[in-house]
Amino acid sequence: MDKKEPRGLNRRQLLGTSAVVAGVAGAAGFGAFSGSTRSARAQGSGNGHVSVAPGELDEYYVFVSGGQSGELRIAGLPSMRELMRIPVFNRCGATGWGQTNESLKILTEGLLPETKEFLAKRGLQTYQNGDAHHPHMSFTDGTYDGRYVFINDKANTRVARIRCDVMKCDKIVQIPNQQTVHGMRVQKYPRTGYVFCNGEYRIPLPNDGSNLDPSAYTAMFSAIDGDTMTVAWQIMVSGNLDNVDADYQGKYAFATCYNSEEGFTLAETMANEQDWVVIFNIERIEAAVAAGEYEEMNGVPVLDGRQGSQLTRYVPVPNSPHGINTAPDGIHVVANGKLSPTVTVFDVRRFDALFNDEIEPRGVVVAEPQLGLGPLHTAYDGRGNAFTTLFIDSQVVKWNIETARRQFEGEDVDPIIQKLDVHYQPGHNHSSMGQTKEADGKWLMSLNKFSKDRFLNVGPLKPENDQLIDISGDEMVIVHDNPTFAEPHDATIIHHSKVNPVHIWDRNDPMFDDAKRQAEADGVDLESAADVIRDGNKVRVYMFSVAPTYSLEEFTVTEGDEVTVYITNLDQVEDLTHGFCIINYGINMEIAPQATASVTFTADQPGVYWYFCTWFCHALHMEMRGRMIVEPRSA
Ligand code: CUK
Ligand code: CUA
Repeated sequence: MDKKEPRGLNRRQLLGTSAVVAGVAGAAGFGAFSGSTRSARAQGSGNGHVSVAPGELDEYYVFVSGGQSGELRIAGLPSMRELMRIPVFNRCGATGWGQTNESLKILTEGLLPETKEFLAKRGLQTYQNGDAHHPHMSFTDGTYDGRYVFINDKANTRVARIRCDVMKCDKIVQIPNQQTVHGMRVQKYPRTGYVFCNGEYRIPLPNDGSNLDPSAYTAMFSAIDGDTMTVAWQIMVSGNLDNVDADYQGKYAFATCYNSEEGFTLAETMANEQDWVVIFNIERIEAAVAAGEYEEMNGVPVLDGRQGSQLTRYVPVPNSPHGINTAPDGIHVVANGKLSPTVTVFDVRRFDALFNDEIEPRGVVVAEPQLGLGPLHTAYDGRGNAFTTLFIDSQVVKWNIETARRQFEGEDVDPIIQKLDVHYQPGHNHSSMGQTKEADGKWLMSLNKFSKDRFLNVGPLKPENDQLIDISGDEMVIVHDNPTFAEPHDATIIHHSKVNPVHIWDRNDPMFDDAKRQAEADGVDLESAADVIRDGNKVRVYMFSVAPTYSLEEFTVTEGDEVTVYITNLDQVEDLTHGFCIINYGINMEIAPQATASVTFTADQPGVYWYFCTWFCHALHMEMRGRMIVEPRSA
């Protein structure tokens, strides 16, 4: 069979799917494409295999968090090929993220004033690390809209926004009055809207050393306005906050709490047999903010949502729940037990009654199936089935929500459909489009924390293991696994039709606004520049690049000058990125087609310093170079 053109579909229409079928089903024709056939084939081989042929495009984008690396990654699914890394909370030597003026502006402007002071004492402009966990795309009407991906930094209490047109971070905000952003999800309806951010750790407020009394600690739930990237409001909670999700009606957000004890030690946090899920009533919170029923702290309206508040409800669930996941049916929400072998299923249609005190908190619970050891996160296929990771059992369990409800009502039925071994210790799992109302039930990724013997040994630090599971048939089948570096906690699988990045930059992009303003003030045209502007000991060097040349093959500055180099890449050819590296000055940056990038440094070493292009751009790429001449400052 022709792998590339079965049934006369064009290459784009069929994308990865046919290639996967070809890979999974071996010699089977396209007519044999059904879940069960694929499963049987894959199982029959004893080692399921998936491939997307060279030149074939994937059907889905996967945005994968880079964990402690602080970055965001893009992979293609089903091939699981890593397509791109987007630096966010980290420094990136390839792109100059954290060194260029454009990136430093984004990395510094949203920091709290006290953070800026604190970092300045250490000679830093911004943090050098981050711990990225939860990438989530913006929604409109219950599904992805392709505008932004938001991601949290657990390490330094920040949230970043990535523009999906250029796949670059454009805003980072640090949240006051809380420590960590752990759970982070976005409003699904009517649009994003809010980005909900869980403060996991309890701290005294204000946390400036003036009050160290442990009884004054609190945990905070924050809502960021995703359009302005500012904190809209915050609400204090009892206990703490782990993961969060929101409904499809735009009325409620809900978060798990593993520390209702408000304890400090491991033993204390595990003491109670029950913790809870806290439900936030968005409408009431907005009304309270509008009515001025808050205290302003660090410029943010802070409300009191602790037990007894009319803005929240606390629903007891078994010990130390972790993930919380809204089903694509818009009705069910699953809180995952972690220390309990159960998951707790809520029916969001009962939340109004709960807030009107017509039912008890546990009255919103409609099922609590026992699934296995260490349930952490749940994904969905859009056909009424759920897939829960079992960390301790190293399994994914497929179960049916409706059957679980019937079991909860007393019927003698078993909601568990299948348990599948994964390798090993899964945290999050994700289904294709499964976090939207458009869940398509084709693929499931299991993000496993341990890879152990799964790959060639690379020393004591092992990679994590992402596994791809075909869930289109009755049975789950593992078709691929691949190592990943620095713990991708979470991922989001988005159909390619939702994401439409540009191929080259638009010269009017706001990313270059500062460079444009400065050039204008200097009377320089960025697009034809070959200028050195001397302004006291500040020197601004403007050049453009056209493969394989810079418009300036040399420039001269004086020792001690503060030098800013602006480069505009005039190439209009897709994929024709240049770099700019100054040897022994520790400078390097990326300049993609039609972009302007700039970097500022002090020329404090006299001598001749070659600069060169670091992105292989042309047959004469090696010749794309020039000299910075730093004259000694005369005594
Ligand atoms: S948490 Cu890491 S496995 Cu940050 Cu979503 Cu559950
Ligand atoms: Cu320009 Cu290499």
